[in-house]
Amino acid sequence: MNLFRKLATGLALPALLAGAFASAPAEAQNYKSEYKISTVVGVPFPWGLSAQRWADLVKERTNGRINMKVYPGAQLVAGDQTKEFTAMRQGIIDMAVGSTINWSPQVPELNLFSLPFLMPDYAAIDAITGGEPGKKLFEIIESKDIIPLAWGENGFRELTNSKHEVRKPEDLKGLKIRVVGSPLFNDTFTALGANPTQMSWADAQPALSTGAVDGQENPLSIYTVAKLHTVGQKYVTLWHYVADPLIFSVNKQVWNSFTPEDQKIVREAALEAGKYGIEVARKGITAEDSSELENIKKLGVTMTELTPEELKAFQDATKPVYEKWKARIGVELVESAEKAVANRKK
Ligand code: X2X
Repeated sequence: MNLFRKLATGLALPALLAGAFASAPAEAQNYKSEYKISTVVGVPFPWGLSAQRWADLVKERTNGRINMKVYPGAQLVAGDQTKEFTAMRQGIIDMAVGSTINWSPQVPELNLFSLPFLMPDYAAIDAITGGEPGKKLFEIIESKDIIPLAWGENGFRELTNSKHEVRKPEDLKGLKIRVVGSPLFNDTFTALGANPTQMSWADAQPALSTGAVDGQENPLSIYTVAKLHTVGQKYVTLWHYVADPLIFSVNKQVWNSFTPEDQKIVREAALEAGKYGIEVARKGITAEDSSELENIKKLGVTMTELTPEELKAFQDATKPVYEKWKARIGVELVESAEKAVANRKK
């Protein structure tokens, strides 16, 4: 009897333990050993920091069940950042913290954020992403089998060049400007009299350092972390002409393989990492705190702020491009964004 009891307890204990953990290991068995997150730039760019924060939070909260790793440099798509969305759809990439510009070839509605001078300030970006248009864009993305979870931020894209100060559209005449992968950017810079040339971020850096192109446009965080002043980009015009939000997202099959509890963890971590990323992306370059602008000036850079009249000249010159692309993006969506901007809380 004693022996029987001993045996029974000996058997029961592991069985009990297995029972207690049944839901986690049984389902987690289908989990991959690693989930690949694609980004264009890694740490210490705010973009990379926010992707890393997402991975760290998920790892911690799932006790390592979900192991996400950041692959910067668009390396999972051989540097071609405009292929990221497609690769994520195909499951080559599990997750991404991706740019609205880079996904616009597959999700044309994301060109919304590249409409010149739609968003005059940060409150305008937030009103769009946090309001009806943001919701609509997430529905469109989800209809393409990608689960969008949260907004992040690359930032307002400012103009830089190696030749001279740019204060009016005429100053852009003949300047060779590297632009990103949406034809909308070609239209905008052509309307301004520049010579736009489209290339990936990987190709842009050597093109700037050899002088193959004269200028580019990117958020100031990209400018400082990539040290673009060291490749001749000495003239910076703060014109806030477009802003590029980022989207934290997951391939649908991967998403469906997660338990509801884990989906909740991954979503909440994305929301937190997105919020954090927006904070870092804006740090030091706002009206309230312009410390980073001062640091950039100290690099021997000419930083040009435009008067409202000077800004208007750029708006007027790009108005036909705005109208053309409003029709392409969808009048209803653009009008809902215009409304969100008009009613924004300042
Ligand atoms: O390529 C760029 O300019 C960058 C890094 O900002 C994007 O990926 C949109």
